[in-house]
Amino acid sequence: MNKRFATLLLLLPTMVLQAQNPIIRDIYAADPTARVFNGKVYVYPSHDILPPEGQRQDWFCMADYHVFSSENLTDWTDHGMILSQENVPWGNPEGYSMWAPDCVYKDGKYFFYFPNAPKEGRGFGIGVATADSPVGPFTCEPEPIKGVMGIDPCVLIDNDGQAYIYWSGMGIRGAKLKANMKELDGELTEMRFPRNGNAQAQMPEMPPMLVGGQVMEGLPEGFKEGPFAFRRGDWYYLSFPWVRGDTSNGQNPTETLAYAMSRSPLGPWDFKGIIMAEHDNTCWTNHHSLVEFNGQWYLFYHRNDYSPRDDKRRSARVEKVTFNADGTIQEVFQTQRGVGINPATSQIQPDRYSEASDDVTTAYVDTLDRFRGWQVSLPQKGSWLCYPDIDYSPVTDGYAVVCAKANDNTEFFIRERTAGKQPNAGRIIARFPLTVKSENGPFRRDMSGQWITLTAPLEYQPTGVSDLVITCEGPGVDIDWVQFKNRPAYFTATPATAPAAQPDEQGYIRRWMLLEPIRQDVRSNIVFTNTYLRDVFSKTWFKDQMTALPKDGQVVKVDDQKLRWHALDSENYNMKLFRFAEKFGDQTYGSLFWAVTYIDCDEPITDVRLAAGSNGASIWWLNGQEVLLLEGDRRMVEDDGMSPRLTLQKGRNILRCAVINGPGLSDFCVRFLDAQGKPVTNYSISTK
Ligand code: FUB
Repeated sequence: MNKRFATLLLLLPTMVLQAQNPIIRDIYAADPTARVFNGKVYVYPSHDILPPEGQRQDWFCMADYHVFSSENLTDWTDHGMILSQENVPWGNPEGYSMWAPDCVYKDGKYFFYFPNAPKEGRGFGIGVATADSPVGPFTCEPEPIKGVMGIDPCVLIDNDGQAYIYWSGMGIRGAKLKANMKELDGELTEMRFPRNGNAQAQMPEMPPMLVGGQVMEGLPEGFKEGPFAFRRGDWYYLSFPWVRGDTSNGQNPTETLAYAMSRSPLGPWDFKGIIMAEHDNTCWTNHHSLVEFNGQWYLFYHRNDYSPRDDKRRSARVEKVTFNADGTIQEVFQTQRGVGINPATSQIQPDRYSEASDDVTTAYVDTLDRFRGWQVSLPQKGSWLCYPDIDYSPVTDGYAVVCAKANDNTEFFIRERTAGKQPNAGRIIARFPLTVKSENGPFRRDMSGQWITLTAPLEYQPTGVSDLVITCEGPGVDIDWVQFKNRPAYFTATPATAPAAQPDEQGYIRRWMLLEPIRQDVRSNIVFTNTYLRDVFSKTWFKDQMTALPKDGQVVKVDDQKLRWHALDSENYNMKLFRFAEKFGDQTYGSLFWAVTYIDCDEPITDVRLAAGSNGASIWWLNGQEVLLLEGDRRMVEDDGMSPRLTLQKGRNILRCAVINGPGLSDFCVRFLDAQGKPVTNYSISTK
């Protein structure tokens, strides 16, 4: 993705992002609270930003909220900003303290709960904003909720409709909400907030406050915040980020995600242990939510994926969760792959693999713009990775495309993982020879270390959902993305099956045997001088190129390329070589094409001329004799060049041509014209 596009993305209110962890890829998105409304998952995160001048540079900084939704946990839509610090009547418009929020639905309204810095004084209030839709617009209440001093609100609506609010402030507290969802139900007590010594909660000392609710009993010692309460069957769960490590001796252990269970929404709680261990890096916080969607439970959490050296810029992730029969939760492990199924036709990021050989590594594509994501390196022959859950059903007539780079010529395969076998033993879907250095004839190149987009035909197409494996078969290769594309409708040629064809009414020859394109790095067609073309067209690219009578499906070797002949009938008067390359080649622009067809005449046909047009330059041979050369940078024009007078002999005639093109849409058209310039049509054409 280029920078201009990335900027555009930031401006658009609604956009779709693809699967894998992190799930939100256009902005930082921490503290993800996931909710299911109307059959979709909505994620309400805090929106970390880089602190503007004047703000503490090493602290949390959030000025607004966005909401994201997904129907399949694969494609995420950013619905844009739903609330800004400037639109909170009681808030400091420059507070930058819009920490972890929540959103629930009750009686036709969506209630959005959020912490924010008040206009006056220090600390946090918790506000409520309401909307008729989960994506807003949200209207903010004039005052924060009385009696709730702290951060990280979470609301649980019980089966009987009673709502409870939980928050973090002097431990984890919980309280009943009134039916209006905007006030605590119960007495408020005057309290003084102690200064919390923990580096994470650097809340300044404050005057006494009126506080409601009660401390949640039964939770373990140690710093806790970010309560997320939910009900599953008859069990209530209170989950929370928790520092279990030893904080003595200046140590700074980071947060786990832990939980407790109870038979009642406000406890007392029975502590059960951790759901997720500490991050394996120095990201100090974790913050989460658990939600059931289509019968499966998920844990949403965060990690500083796009900000490795700054743990206050975080990104939302998701993993599956399994409950034991007794209601306890199995430990969840962080993955790069996350959840969700990728349609094969979307860009797949293999750097988010689930399994790989030990030598595989990932790196940012661009360390100055980390939102461009990662690349993966398979450093040597034998390296492999596995990326699960690709849905091949959208691939109907496909080929594979990969963005890769290498320092030496190499080869890698895309395979399907075969259950019960070594990952690298699966069936080959596509082979990618990658030539970055070439010394062939007039064409030399050195594309070492540059990203190249390669295409390859499918040797085998998996069906349904299966796991994809990439294996390195030569020197190392880096891969940015993989995608399967369907053959474009523009390639209007079908396999030549009928016994023999006729020229069309205009005399155009539409049945051809085409060889998959030979890769050529021609950057500009101005090179197509007579001398240059003679050099190219007289070179032996493959064995017996001027004498062999190729068969449909036959393979020839051209340097590192194994190219197949295809017998095809064009639906148009011209043969669309560019579209052919798109379908069968590993390079669309910069290609050399070979074509052969057989012309069978009942009688000799004398005094005819071959009339051809091509994009770009081409050469034509009849029965082994050169009859026409179209040189220079040409567009395809009917009858652009004419041969001298010729005779089509009785029986079989062999017409060959070669077309070379650089940055253009290659094609050709050809026919025979008689002495009056009329199309010759009294012969048949075959490819056998
Ligand atoms: O995002 C700011 C704060 O960091 C949250 O409110 C806490 O739960 C922690 O994740």
